[in-house]
Amino acid sequence: MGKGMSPKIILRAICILVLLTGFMMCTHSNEQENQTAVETQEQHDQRMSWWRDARFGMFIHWGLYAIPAGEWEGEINHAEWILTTAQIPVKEYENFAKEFNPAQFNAQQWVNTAKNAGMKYIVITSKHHDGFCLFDSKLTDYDVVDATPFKRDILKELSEECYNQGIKLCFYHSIMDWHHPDYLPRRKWESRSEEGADFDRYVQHMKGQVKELLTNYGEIGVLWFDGEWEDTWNRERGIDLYDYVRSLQPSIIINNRVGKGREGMAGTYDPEQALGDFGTPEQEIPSTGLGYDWETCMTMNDHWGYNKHDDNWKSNKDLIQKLVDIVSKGGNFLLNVGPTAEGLFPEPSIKRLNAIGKWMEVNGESIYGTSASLFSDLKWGRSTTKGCKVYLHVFEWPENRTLEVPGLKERADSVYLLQNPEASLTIEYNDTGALIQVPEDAPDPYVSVIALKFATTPGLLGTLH
Ligand code: H79
Repeated sequence: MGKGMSPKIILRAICILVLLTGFMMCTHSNEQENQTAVETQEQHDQRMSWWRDARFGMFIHWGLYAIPAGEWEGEINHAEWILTTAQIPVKEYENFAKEFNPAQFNAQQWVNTAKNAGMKYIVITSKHHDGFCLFDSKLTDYDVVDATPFKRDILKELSEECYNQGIKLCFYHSIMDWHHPDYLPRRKWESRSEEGADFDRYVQHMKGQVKELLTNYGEIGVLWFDGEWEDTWNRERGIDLYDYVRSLQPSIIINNRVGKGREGMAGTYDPEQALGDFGTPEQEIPSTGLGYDWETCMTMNDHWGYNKHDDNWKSNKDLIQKLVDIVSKGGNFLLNVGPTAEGLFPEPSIKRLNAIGKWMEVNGESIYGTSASLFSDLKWGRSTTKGCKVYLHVFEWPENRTLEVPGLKERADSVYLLQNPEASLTIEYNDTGALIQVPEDAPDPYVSVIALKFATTPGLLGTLH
């Protein structure tokens, strides 16, 4: 990941440069040239800058699996994996395409909902493991334009709306493909033979699709790969794909599932193996920061794709606290929506996004562009920092009207609630830190945020621990 992977890559770069004596810079004679090697730390930070500021994005899992909506032959626990989990033969699964007609899809509304929630980017499934494409690919007919009665390029409409509304559009593109005849391995239960299948040819096909995605939809923020754990994929293929993507859009950001060795998988995170620009904890929040850029992706209920039976929704409070928790550890939050086959966000998702948006309107300052907490532990909540400010996110409001801030010794110029900046709060200092006098009741039902403004950047003072 960015910094973590650099020693090996830099070594490679030096070797290449030595071989290319006479050249001061790498000349990009072909698309495959390893651009990761020629990026300085400063250039890397520049490339990551919008993403680090954004902190909050929307994941959208949408495809043919929205039609069965999680149910197959009485079993109700499926979602985007339904082809495999219900063992539906590929030919039979293809029939969903003839039914895919989301008349209520409205890109303007989707993007607006994300924007109003305070999200700065959208990552949508250009293709999930089932192989069906939400864009007009010239390399397959198994896409929304060629195979469905809908015939509209969903990614094209979203790209225009994202551009209009200032949201970064990003693509989730699975390396896996249960539909393509050249993709290997087959699922164990499948009857399709492996004969004649050629994985290298599949990789060429996938790169062709990546090229379509990176040339026909404007500037793309992130390419979010998945499915790298399959035995056919390896680190060399990952490096090649990473470099290919960067050759098409040099400023793009790529997640770590382009290569092997990501966190949370068998073998766990290995910096020597690591590849890509950020880590991707899935459905979990690490207990501390990770020492490299990372993004937790998470569902609001228990499925990524739409499941009509799943009503195990996380509460507004839980989701807002998760966002704060993640940001206080230096991570991003990619929160999922699984739209219906009609093209609508589920109502419970909309309600939660609206609640988060209302909270962000008041407290977004304590999220966007912030850095991880300067405190190692705060028993009542979390903290972030930005410039000369420290933000305290109070999850548990003190009953005695006194908020203890251990370790804080530097004098703050002003202390106030973000939802009421005009009213200063009283702060006192003692041997172990500071005590802030707060109103009797928590001013926000989810997370109340107190801002402390210092004369200088508090992180440089070295007084917090
Ligand atoms: O796109 C979402 C998932 O479909 C994808 N990553 C996120 C972002 C993902 N693919 N594989 N995995 C996550 C891990 C594998 C989980 C599995 Fe299962 C356990 C596959 C089979 C058993 C979950 C539960 C999926 C089907 C049943």
